[in-house]
Amino acid sequence: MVQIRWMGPKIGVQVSGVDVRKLDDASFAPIYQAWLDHNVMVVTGQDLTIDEFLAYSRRFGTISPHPSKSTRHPDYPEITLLGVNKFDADGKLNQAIYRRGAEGWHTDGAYDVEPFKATQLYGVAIPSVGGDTLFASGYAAYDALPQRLKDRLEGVLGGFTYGGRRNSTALLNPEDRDLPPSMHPIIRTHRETGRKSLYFDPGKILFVEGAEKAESDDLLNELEHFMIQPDGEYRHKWAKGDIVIWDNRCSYHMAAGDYPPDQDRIHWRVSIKDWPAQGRLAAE
Ligand SMILES: O=C(O)CCC(=O)C(=O)O
Ligand SMILES: [Fe+2]
Repeated sequence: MVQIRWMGPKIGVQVSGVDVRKLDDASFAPIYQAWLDHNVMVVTGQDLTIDEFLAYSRRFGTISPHPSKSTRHPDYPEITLLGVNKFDADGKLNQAIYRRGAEGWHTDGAYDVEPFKATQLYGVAIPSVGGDTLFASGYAAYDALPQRLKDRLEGVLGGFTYGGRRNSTALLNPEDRDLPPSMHPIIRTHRETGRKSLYFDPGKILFVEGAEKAESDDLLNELEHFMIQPDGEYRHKWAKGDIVIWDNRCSYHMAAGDYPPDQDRIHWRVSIKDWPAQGRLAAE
């Protein structure tokens, strides 16, 4: 029996009792809606091949290979491998792989002209302790902004790059490191829910368009404080066979990055963009 259970008042939903290989459109519809309503969705207890994981992922949009080419699956470029090859040839722990996603709250793909709509992970190997993923709602962050900031930022764009102000580009090939910033509204209206969220990533945003540098830096520093709100968080403790998908348009996430390095923590990961305008979008 399919069960859909809220994990927190503002973010997180868990679906159990389904086999994602066997969902028809009618049984997928409430699952997709639950994800839209709760930003982050956990589907427990799956046993998938890569092809099955890709097929299920395509129900959410178009899979887009991640720009970090060195961490792509050698046979399936659409799959990024998390936690694989975390020791260098000399036996040293590769921090960029081990702590991937753990440097701070972020949203995936803000550096792209068309940021990823969603990211989906499948738990292949889970450590005995640690290794959680933390999530927070961008809607709750927007709701918490003082009216002064809502007014200042309505209709205003931010410039985002992969490496951001810290210029952390270790996982990118050199030729992919110096792309121009992508511009996105900082107050973002979600195409599907119609709700406003704070579209923000302190590790990727460089500037607020049209603001003097001092004001831009002040705004960025101030906005960072609104990202995480009471009741707006969900912390996922992984089990093998879990699928977790998050909506990058209206949530932030971060890996805890704290598991014992001698244990495996391996996920298959896909980055998902919206359907092309000619297809599903045009039909809506
Ligand atoms: O490994 C995790 O828990 C999440 C890492 C991350 O930020 C990502 O895959 O986008
Ligand atoms: Fe991420």
